Amino acid sequence: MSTTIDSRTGALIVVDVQRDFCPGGALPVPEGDQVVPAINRILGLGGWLTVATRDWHPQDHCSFAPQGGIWPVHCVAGTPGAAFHPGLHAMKIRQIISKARTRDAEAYSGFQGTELAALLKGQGIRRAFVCGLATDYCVKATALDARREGFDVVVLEDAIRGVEVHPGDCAKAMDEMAAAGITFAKTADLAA
Ligand code: VGL
Ligand code: ZN
Repeated sequence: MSTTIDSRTGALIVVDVQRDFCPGGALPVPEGDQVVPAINRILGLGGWLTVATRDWHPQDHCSFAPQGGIWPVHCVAGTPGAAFHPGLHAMKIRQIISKARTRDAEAYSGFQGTELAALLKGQGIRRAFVCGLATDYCVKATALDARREGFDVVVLEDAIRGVEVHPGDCAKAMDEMAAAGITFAKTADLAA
């Protein structure tokens, strides 16, 4: 089924496609790098608002193991691991949203503590297409918040990958998103 993008009211949100979340990085998502070609294809679809979120932590962030958190140190602001995957066509991204930038606040959602909702609403966006990493954390949280903010949300299922800390986490995330009224599409089925 083909989905037509209205470039005036549709926006692409690319979640956390950063080196540390790809194989070889500090918190690698299995096959995380495999979302890049699909995302590059739709970044070039033309004319629409493209936004990328990035995890942008201080070096002593509360989510890190040395602080008692559950994650290895990752995506420290300004370090190579926090950079976008080198294959991502970053020049086609119009806005960058940095999140979880203070020591004491975790933010899986790109909407949490950021100007993302205001940015989208200010541009007249009604529908958000969400892709990136990781399905069971930041993609899920960002897509659910987009729904809560009142957007139609389409998750691009071939352009996401999950961490799967516990087996079944990704399937559960997909169920939660569907239950919230989020729909799914494949990047190949998007047309401008
Ligand atoms: C993420 C774990 C910790 C994500 C960020 O981008 O999904 N996951 N920080
Ligand atoms: Zn993080």
